[in-house]
Amino acid sequence: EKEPVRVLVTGAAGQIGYAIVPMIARGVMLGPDQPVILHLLDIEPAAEALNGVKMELIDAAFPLLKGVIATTDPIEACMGVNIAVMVGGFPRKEGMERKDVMSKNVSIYKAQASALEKHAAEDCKVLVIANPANTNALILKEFAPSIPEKNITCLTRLDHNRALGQISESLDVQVSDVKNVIIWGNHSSTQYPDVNHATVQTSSGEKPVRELVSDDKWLNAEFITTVQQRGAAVIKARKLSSALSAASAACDHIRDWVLGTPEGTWVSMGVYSDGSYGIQPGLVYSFPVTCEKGKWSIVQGLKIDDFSRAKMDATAKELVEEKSLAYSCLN
Ligand code: NAX
Repeated sequence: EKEPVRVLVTGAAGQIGYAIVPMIARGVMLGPDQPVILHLLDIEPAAEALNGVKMELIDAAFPLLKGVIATTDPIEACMGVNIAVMVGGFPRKEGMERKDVMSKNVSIYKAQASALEKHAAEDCKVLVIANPANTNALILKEFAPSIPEKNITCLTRLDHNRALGQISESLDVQVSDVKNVIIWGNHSSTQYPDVNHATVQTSSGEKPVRELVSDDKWLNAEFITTVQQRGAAVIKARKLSSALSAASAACDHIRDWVLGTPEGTWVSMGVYSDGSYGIQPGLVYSFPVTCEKGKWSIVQGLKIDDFSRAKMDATAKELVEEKSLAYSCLN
């Protein structure tokens, strides 16, 4: 039997936490033959609820689950972890200024960065989900200089999967036959869901989405805003934000990163920009990536038209602004 992998989930007493821990314990994230030990972190006010989650994990008797550590101590939580899923954060509440929310998250991510840097396993892979996800990941990177920047990512896979879902619904095809959409940029409403390279597997081979969807107007307008606004639509319907889809996307993100993307398929991940596609280095920006042997690389050489260029630059601009807001909170 394989050695267990230690997976940290912060904010584990919250909504996404409750949805993701059973997925991890069932092998959805790391595979059906990979034992896991869960490290669950939350803050003091949620300590009792966190303990309830631990009780349920024990009660579920998951064969792959070799241990559960539930704690409010970031150091204990980070000790020896191989994968860190950062869900905990400070949500924006009605009437709060952007700067105040940013300032809370900057201090959380600064502290958790140093706990991870000092205590996580070497080569720990980090996925930041808590919003503002890209900028929280950037702060984490800044304050954990010994963690390679390639190991720090943020979640845009939910947006990617939402885009696949919209194409599948609109063309009435299986979602598993749609691939290679791209989410560029920020996990926010400025993100750019791009279908220019996406394809659908049909009985007569692989066809570009642009060829199958005759309605350019839908692709260039409504499709984009539907994906951008999907989070808000779920909140309106559920009176709670997306949780099961976020948890599932986080498992997809880590699974593909660790085990690799299928041949000919790419996925979207928020990663530290190396200047690809003219996106300035120093931002955590969502790109199309392929993964192999535990490493991601940005898909190169895709043709970018003027429409896409403008949208890719607009979401980069927002990230530059978030970055400077975050830095202003450090002083
Ligand atoms: P919840 O409010 O249900 O849970 C958050 C949990 O984090 C709470 O239990 C809270 O006590 C805990 N927490 C707060 N500060 C902490 C700290 N310093 N250390 C550890 N735990 C801490 O929110 P939930 O619906 O689970 O969403 C979590 C985060 O994911 C939010 O920031 C949300 O905006 C973000 N999302 C990001 C998505 C993405 O695609 N990147 C999509 C889903 C989600 O909206």
